Amino acid sequence: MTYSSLKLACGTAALFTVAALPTAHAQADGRFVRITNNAPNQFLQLGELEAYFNGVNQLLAANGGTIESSVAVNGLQHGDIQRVINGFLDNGADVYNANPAPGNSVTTDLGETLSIDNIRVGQRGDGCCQDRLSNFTIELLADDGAGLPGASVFSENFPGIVPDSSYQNFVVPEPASAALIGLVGLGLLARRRRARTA
Ligand SMILES: [Ca+2]
Repeated sequence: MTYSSLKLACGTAALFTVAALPTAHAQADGRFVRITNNAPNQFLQLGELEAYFNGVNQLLAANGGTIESSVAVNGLQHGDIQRVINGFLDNGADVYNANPAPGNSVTTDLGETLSIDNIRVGQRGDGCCQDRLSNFTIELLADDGAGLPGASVFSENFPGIVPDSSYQNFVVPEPASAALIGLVGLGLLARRRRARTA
């Protein structure tokens, strides 16, 4: 999905990016939003994570929902993990930056199970080093019953690079829709197999 963005230069201050908010879509219920690095030789540098319902960023609205980080190899390069949910795109050493390794991840907690219709991933805001937010998996996870991340409700691999100083939006489908798409896919596969063996 693409959406327009409007960049406003404010005097000599930093360049601000105002991106159109995602509109409501089908939704799924979950509690945790996770981004996982898939690249072996690349930082995971994240300006912001957002989880929307009806145009409201529930991660920002939760304000106090705890946040977790998994940095599987070599730990954290720099940054404060709370900046991942502070409502804007951070710059320089302030931006959250996990060291390169597949599996290094950031998990945010909505504080309770909520309906989510869009997830957005935000770049570093100053235009530097934009390839550090690429080749990742974004997920919405259920509560496991003990307040910890459980089953994956929605998962999408993103092999590209998030737009410069802006956001990449991910539409969260209803679980039933996702299952239906899977069934349609299986049906097409079966047809192809039948066609090959005919
Ligand atoms: Ca931020």
